[in-house]
Amino acid sequence: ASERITVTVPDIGDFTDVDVIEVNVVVGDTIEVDQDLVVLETDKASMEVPSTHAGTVVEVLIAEGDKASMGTAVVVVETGASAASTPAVEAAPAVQPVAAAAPAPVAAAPAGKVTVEVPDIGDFEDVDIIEVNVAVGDTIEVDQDLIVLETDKASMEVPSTHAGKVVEVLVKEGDKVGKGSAILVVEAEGAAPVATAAAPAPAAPVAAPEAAPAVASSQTAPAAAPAASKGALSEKEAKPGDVYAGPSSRRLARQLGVNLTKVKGTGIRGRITKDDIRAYVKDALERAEKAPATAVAPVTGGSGIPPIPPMDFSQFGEIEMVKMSKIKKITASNMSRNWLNVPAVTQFDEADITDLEAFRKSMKAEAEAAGVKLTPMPFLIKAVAMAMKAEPSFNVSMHHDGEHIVQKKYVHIGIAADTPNGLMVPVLRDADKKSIFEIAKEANELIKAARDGKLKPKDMQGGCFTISSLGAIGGTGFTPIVNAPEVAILGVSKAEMKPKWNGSEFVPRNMLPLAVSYDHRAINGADCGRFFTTLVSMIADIRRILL
Ligand code: CAO
Repeated sequence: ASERITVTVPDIGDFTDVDVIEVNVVVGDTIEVDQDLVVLETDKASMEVPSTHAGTVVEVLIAEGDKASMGTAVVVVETGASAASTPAVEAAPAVQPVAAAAPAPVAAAPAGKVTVEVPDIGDFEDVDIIEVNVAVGDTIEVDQDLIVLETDKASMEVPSTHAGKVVEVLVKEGDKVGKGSAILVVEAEGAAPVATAAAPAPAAPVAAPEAAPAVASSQTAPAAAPAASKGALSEKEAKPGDVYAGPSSRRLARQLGVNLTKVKGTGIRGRITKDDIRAYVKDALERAEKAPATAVAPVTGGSGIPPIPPMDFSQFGEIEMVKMSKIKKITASNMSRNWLNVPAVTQFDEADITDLEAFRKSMKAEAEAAGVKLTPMPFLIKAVAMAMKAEPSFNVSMHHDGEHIVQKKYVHIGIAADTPNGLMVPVLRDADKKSIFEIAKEANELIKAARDGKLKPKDMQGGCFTISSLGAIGGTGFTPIVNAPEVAILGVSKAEMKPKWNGSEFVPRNMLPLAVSYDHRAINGADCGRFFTTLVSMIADIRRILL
């Protein structure tokens, strides 16, 4: 039959009115025997109070900020018929009191030299040292923290019993110690050993300590720490790298690989709670997911690659600092991202545009009458769109799940445009379905909008493939960077009359140098070969786009 049991704080020794800094259960929780209910903390130790019973929490009688002592009611648990429960609080894993402080024995030390040892820390043996905060040569004070010990239920700082100069450190991080383990030898300053106040209060039964903590920093006693440990109110400043977190939070941080120095504590006096760690991880994951789409990441330093070191150029001559436009910064970020993420291959070819140019020129007047400026670009857009229809392997994106390729059934072509603000890529939609005049008109409008800074976000989204033309400017070839999540891009250079062998003689032909960069994760070399050949043949004989 079920029964209602009040779980109380067990014997915590000399401590009274210890701060409750975490309450880890709420009404309705199903709890197990030994599950942590609350965390108590003094300025030297933090300890988790485990449940003595399994069941459903029907009342929580304690809140963060309360003070607790032995016998303080924590929760009321309704035990199920089948719930395993330990019969009484006495049988509970007692949070061991700290035995009266054990001043380190000094009798055997040679003249002036004193060995400081681990005092009585209760039932603990083989406790992990997670931090050693002194080095040979340090001058230490009585009560100064020497080492931090940690079990899975408690972490505690071991203070010095003597003042003086450290001449030998006998322990290191990772060592296991117990009562009487020698910590260091100190050249005492003539003073007799000081019987310090209570040593740190360890907590409940120590299950085998877990893997050595990854976070090497001390639990810093906050300035206004409670006086649970007599005379130990240290006005210690948090050193950089210090973290203020209890054993369970440290354990959670280790499990999740969280560097606690980066977590902001929202608990009492800035203590890092488990919720803080969870919020930190959630936030980090969310930012990581959003980053590729929106964040403007630094230009250098991605993927653990060493950043380019800063440089003072003024030492070499006169300079001027010019602010980067927002578009330039976004471009820089996108280029770095694409360069680092996309294993790209660039293939080159030339298209014979002699006939195309003759046709274009013959159509120029007609185009102008229709209000359209006819450059080679609309023909290239149309040819690319039709080549993508013929070779759908180019009209894909890698799905972020790593398991799929997204095959697109629409053909939207991006046009890289040089604008006063920087590079912009407006997207011309459904190029496969539009006439050359329609494409020319729309491309001109998009490019004008880009240069006037009037593009809307939707005008730059949804591209399947980008064309970047430097043909009006010059150059014999370049390797464009894939505009991910698209998987390919066409780089167009300046057309030039060249002598071409027609089988019996060299004839002058107008040759357009082209480069296709493609994401080799999505596209194979053979796919590119087919696509490129199709594209070049369509440009060479534009009638082919009708086929
Ligand atoms: N070879 C020779 N001449 C070319 C040519 C080529 N490949 N491409 C265009 N031309 C000619 C045009 O025919 C036009 O001459 P006419 O007036 O006698 O017909 C002249 O050069 C100027 O063309 P344009 O620049 O006005 O028009 P476009 O359609 O060729 O290009 C655009 C439009 C937006 C692509 C271009 O203006 C632009 O901004 N290019 C830069 C893109 C860029 O920065 N890319 C790099 C991105 S990073 O990879």
